[in-house]
Amino acid sequence: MQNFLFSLCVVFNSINTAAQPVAEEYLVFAEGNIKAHVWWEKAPNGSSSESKMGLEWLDGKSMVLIEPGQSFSVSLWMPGKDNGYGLVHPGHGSAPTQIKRVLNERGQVILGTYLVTNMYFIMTGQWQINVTLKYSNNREETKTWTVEVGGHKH
Ligand SMILES: [Cu+2]
Repeated sequence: MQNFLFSLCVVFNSINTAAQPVAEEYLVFAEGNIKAHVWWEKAPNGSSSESKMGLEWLDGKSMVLIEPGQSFSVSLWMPGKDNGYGLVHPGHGSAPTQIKRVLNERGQVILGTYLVTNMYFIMTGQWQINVTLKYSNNREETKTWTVEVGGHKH
């Protein structure tokens, strides 16, 4: 019985300590005139498996789907860590992500709606998901969704 209780405790503990990334976020562009709603289609779980993020562009006021700017890109970045004595972990990126349009059941493009794939969070810890929108005048604006990628304690 002692052993059973102990192992039960370990199971619950490992569930609680595996930090779950926040489920969704609204990134604000163009001083609030454009928003990117981002959410997990497949959340990072601390393993080397692929994560997938949904993204839809919205008019910041009416919140209807729009197709802003001329293009956008998504990149992953793990910031460096300094312990006060020096850089203990240099910042680094990951593999390039891929962006796919989302289609409806009839195979038609859904306005402003995308699936970001090939997202590999190769280490546990804090990651930045940088969404860069390129406007028609070639100006770029980057907004960041910061997520905590937890790990399984095996
Ligand atoms: Cu790292």
